[in-house]
Amino acid sequence: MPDTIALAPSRSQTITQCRSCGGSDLDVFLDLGITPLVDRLVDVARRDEPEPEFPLRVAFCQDCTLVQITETVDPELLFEAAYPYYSSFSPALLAHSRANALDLIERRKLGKDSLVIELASNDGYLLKNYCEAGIPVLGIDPAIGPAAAAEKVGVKTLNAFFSLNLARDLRAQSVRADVIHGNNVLAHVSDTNGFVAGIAELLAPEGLAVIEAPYVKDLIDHVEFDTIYHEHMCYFSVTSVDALARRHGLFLNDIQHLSIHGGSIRYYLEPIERVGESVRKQLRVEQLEGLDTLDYFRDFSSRVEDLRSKLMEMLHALKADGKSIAAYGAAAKAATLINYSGIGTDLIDFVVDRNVHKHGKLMPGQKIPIRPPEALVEEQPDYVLMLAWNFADEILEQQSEYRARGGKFIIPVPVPRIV
Ligand code: JHZ
Ligand code: ZN
Repeated sequence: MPDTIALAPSRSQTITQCRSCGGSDLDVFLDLGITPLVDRLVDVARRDEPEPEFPLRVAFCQDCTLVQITETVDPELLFEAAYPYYSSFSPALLAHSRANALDLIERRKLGKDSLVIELASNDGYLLKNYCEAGIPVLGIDPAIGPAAAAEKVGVKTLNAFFSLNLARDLRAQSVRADVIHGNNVLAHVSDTNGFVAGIAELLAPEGLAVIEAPYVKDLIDHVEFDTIYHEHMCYFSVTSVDALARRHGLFLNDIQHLSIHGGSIRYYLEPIERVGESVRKQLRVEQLEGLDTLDYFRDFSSRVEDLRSKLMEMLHALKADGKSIAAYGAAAKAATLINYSGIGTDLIDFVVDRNVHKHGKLMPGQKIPIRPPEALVEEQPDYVLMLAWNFADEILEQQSEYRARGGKFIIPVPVPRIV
C-alpha cells in the first residue's frame, strides 16, 4: 500500500507510488498539460484572478494495472463550498438510480430494520428512493450545498469526507450497513485503500457494497479523454478493482456493465467470496484484450490528439463560414475538453446547462459564460457543441424546437460529427 499522502502547501502533490498497490512502476501514457479544476466555476467578478492549475497526467501501474493520474489535489480545494455538481439535474440518472434502489430493496429484502448508506450521497438523488420505501438511510457527503439539498428532501446526511476513521467512529456507535452505495466516488478519493477499508468496516457480515465507476476500457476504446480531470484520480478496470477489494477482505462477486457516463461498471462487493460468471468473464476479456498491459494504452495519446485536431478543424471551418456556435453542458468533462483543446470565446459564445447553480458563472480556464438551456432557442446559434455527450439522446430530444428551427449539434466523442 502507498504511504499516506501529505499535501504540500502548493495544495497538490505528485505521487511516486501506485494509489492502490503502492508499486513504483508507474508509466505515464497521456499528458493533458496544466489544467484548471473542472468544477471550480468562475464568478464573473473574479474573472481576472488567476485560477489554481495543476498538471494532468495519466499513468498505468505495471504491478496492479490501475490507471491513475499522477497529481493529487487537496480534496478541500476540489470539493469546496461552491461544488456545483447536483445529480438531480439529469433525469436519466434519476431513473437509473431509482431502478437500482428498487432492485436492491427486492433482492436484499430491505425493510424498516435495514440500513442503507451512501458515500457521496450528493443531493439525495438515490437515497430518497429508499426513504420513500420506509428504509432507514444515511448519506455521507462533504459538499455543503448538495448535502443541504439532500436534508431538504428528507435524506439524513452527514456532511463529511468518508474515510476509514469515520467508518470506525460510526461502527463504534453500532452503525452497520446492509447496503453501501458509492456511485462515482471511488475514483475521487486520494486514499483509495482507506476508502475501501472503510467500506469493509461498515458493512454488515451479510452486507453488500454497490460501487459504480466509469470503465477505463470504455474511456480508452471511445476516446472519452475529457472524463479525465483532477477529481478523477483513478480509472478502474475489473482487474484493478478485484485486486483492491481483496486487499481489504472484500470480494468482487458480480458486475454489470452500464451505459451511464459513457460506460460504467457497477461492482458488487461482499465480505463473502462467491465470484460469479460476470466477473470471471470480464477478467478474461481484460486479459485477452491486454488491459493488464501498458500496450493497451500506448496509442491513446495520439488518438486523443487526432480527435482534438479534427474537432478544431471543424469548429474553425464553421467560424470561417460565418456560423455561430454555442455549447451544451457546463459539465466537469466539458472543462477538460475546452481547456485541453483550446476552445475559447473566439469559437463558442456561451454554454448552456440546466443546473441553476451554474448559471451566470464562467467555465474554468476559458471563461465562457454559462446560461440556461432556453438561451438556445432565444439566440438560435447555428451549431451547438455537445459537451455533455453522455446524455446526448436525452438532450437532443429536449432540444427538438432548436433543432426544428435548423439548429445542429456537434457530438465531439468518439469522432466529431454533426447531427
Ligand atoms: P455530467 C459528473 O461529471 C460528476 P460531469 C462527477 N465529476 C463524476 O464523477 C462524473 O459525472 C461521472 C447538465 N445537463 O453529469 C447537467 C443538462 O443541462 O455528465 C450537468 O451540468 N441538461 C462527480 O459534470 C451536465 O449537463 C440535461 O438534460 O462531467 C452533465 O454533466 C442533462 C441530462 C444534463 O457529468
Ligand atoms: Zn498498482
